[in-house]
Amino acid sequence: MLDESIQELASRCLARIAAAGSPEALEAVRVDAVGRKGALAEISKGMGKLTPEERKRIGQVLNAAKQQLEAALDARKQEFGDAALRARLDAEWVDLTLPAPGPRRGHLHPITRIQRELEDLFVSLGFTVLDGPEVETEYYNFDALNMPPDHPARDMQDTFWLDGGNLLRTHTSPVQVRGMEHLGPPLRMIAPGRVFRNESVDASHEHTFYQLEGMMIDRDVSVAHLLYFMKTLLTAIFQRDVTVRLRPGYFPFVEPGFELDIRCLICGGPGCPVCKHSGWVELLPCGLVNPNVLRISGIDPEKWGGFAFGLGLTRLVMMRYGIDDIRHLQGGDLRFLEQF
Ligand code: FA5
Repeated sequence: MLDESIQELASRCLARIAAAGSPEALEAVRVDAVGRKGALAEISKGMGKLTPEERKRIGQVLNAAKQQLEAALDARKQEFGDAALRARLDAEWVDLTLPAPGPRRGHLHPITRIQRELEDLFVSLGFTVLDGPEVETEYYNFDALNMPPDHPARDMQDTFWLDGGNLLRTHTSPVQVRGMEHLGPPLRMIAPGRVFRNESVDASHEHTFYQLEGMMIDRDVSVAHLLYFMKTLLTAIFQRDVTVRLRPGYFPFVEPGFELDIRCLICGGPGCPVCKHSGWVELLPCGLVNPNVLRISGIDPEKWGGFAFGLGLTRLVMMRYGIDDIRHLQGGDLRFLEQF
């Protein structure tokens, strides 16, 4: 009698195991059937009332039913595990025969692009492109440019000094000196590059920025030549008329010296943080090479003359693209750079 009810219970539980639709439903069947308070456990509690022979026999029937149910539970559990694994593999399936996506293409930084445009322009005008060191000696950065040690002009450019007396160049003008020394006159050279100044950063001032130096040494070079090249440069970059003004400027390495400012293209003139509310942006200081500078580099100023300029390349890029804060250019934010 008890045997039969154990068999029936086992059959019902086997049917529930087969029908369980989820690991949770299967666990519920396990608890009901073979759990500590499950149906088989309840039956074994009543076995104390049986005779020793019956207890032995029913005990065997119970054990057999329990083993049968546990085997069925394990098998079903395994099926759920297999199904989960299959689903994961399906989701992760990759078609290895598909062509690989191409590499993401970058593009030139706007400063590099304008620098290269200017290099092409000046090369077409017979100029050579020179490079110079960013770590400079005091001699090339200052002394050879007619700025003796106690000259107040040195204070115009706040310098990052390095151990051992060298410095991070504060302008590209030392490359003029290296150009004159190595190539001699007649000379047409430009030198684009990075320069460094120990100064406070704002919308139009960086501690690290780019300049493009230019120099022409020949016979009978005049301010007219200088202005011709400056105008050619600005027309090539802006491809339209821009308003400029020329005013006297002081640099110990040129005489006369000029400041060539451009009407601010960010605000159009009324004033903004880029032009410090003046309507004008200092862009292109220039002048005729001071005879002392020629002499220091071994060129006879009686025979040769020249002009030089030091374009603020980073500021030119700001004007060309209408960038209202210099800090965007080297901030490394791809959202900014991807606009170009
Ligand atoms: C010079 O550096 C001179 N060597 C230029 C020169 C060369 C004059 C040859 C004559 C002959 P200045 O310190 O003004 O000059 O800098 C030149 C240009 O660099 C400025 O007109 C400006 O456009 C740019 N500039 C200067 N300081 C900064 C800065 N902190 N951030 C960005 N651009 C700057």
